[in-house]
Amino acid sequence: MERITVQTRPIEGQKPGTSGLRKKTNVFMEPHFLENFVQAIFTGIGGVVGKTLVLGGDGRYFNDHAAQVILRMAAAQGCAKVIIGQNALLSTPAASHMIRIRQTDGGIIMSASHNPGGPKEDFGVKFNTPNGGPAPEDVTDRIFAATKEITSYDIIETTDVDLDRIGDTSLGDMSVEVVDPVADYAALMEELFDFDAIAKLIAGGFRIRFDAMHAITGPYATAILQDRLGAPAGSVVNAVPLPDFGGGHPDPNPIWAKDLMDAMFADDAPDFGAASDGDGDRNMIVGRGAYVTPSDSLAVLAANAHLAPGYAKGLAGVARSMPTSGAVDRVAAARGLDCYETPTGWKFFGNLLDAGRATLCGEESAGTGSDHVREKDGLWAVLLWLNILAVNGKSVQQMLDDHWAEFGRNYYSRHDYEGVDATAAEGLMQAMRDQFATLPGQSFAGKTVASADEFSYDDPVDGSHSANQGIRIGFDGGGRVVFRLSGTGTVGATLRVYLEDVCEDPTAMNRDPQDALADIIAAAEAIAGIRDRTGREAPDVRT
Ligand code: VG1
Ligand code: CO
Repeated sequence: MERITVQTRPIEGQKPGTSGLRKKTNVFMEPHFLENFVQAIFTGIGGVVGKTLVLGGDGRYFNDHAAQVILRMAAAQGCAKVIIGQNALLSTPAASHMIRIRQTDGGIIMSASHNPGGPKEDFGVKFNTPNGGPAPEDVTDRIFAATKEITSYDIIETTDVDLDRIGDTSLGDMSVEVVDPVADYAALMEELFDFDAIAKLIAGGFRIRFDAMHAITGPYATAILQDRLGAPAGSVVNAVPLPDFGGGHPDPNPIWAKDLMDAMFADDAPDFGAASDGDGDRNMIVGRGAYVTPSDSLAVLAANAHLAPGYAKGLAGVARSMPTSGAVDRVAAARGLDCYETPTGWKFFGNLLDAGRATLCGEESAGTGSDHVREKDGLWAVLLWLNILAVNGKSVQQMLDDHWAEFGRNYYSRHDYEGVDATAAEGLMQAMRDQFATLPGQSFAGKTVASADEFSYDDPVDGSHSANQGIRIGFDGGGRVVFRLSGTGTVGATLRVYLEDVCEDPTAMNRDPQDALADIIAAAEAIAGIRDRTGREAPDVRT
């Protein structure tokens, strides 16, 4: 076992995005690419001497190899201990929990989340801080700065650590603890939720279908939903994590989880369906014949969380990302809760959760979570839904109908244009910025613009400022459209167009969102000129 210093030089394009660094897997596999970024993480956090880190990933192609590299670099640089999931697996929420309960100095998660996996697809690496949450911008800025100054990294040369066997081992002077990836997480879920009530619901014939999309939540969902809560074998489908996720996008939305949608809209549909993403932090909820938009799911959970034991005391406050619909704001207003609006990405919720200002957080992209960890958490959201349904005995559709009747409805949809030319996308955004002063008062497709600006955020806890977080166009009457460029894509640019309109007419609560939003969609096109500027006739994905 020899410790060596490898000479390297900065590699372009290692700037962390919305959630860590994501690139094509073959880029990560180029000489020094992974090592440079890992070294930059170590440098950005002030070195790893004497520290304890958590390590795990979503099992995608290259996960196992990357884990060995990270272990060898940590060992070479004086890290005291790495706690790693068996076979280098850990869902993102389970990694967050592990960082917290073991009070480590943070952790490294190997995942590109909802991006597809495989040699030709995507890989990613991100650092989470000791609170269990994604590194905030000051940390990612330091990491990025280190990628631009790197000249060498230390690593030891040795054979692979056996990650198959649970227990303690070592690498040089560093101890390595291989842990069951599921056990601690499952115990946490059992503390938060009334497992007996959910088990009784299921024993009474309530049928569930959980689609793990060949990604990391398979083992977690099988252990919890089938083994502990008694759902029959086969309730969790696509349960074995595959390095390429079976060739699909592990993105829980009606397009990529179409099988689940078909099953839930069939004649013999189960009562409750759900899916999760590559790294297990997102969720899609579907009832029999009833798709729940993530923004509505957040609002329903906020209104009913007190029915689960872990939240019986009520919520300190709620938070949502800016593009997420205002459905949860209505609940907060009705219940007298503080409501925060943050930029996209879970890292912005961390301070609010740490400060005890928010209990529940959510994003329109199918992420919901609470202060139990510092990441969004797919299976947690599923269990909270099940706990609520077990207590009030309603169907998913009934939950939605009752919710809209009480609070009103925010019709909502997101249209994504993927892999568009980056310069064209930037041009589209800039052209709108140039019109901020003149848009208000003008009408498009019958909608009059009330406001136009770009969202920026001042963190109420630490005062940090984040600019350029999405263009917002508000219309008279409460509708709005938001334009953002994705920070998780790896090819060209992805334009996200978030569309929303408010409805308080009790007779108009059950429309198709695309119809209900037709004017807003037309106004967005008229203002941004998406077709002309991107050459696209229609979005690739509508959620
Ligand atoms: C997307 C989502 C955002 C989410 C992020 C990471 O980011 O819009 O809400 O936090 O992915 O989620 P962007 O920049 O592509 O819009 V995950 O589950 O992919 O880590
Ligand atoms: Co994810």
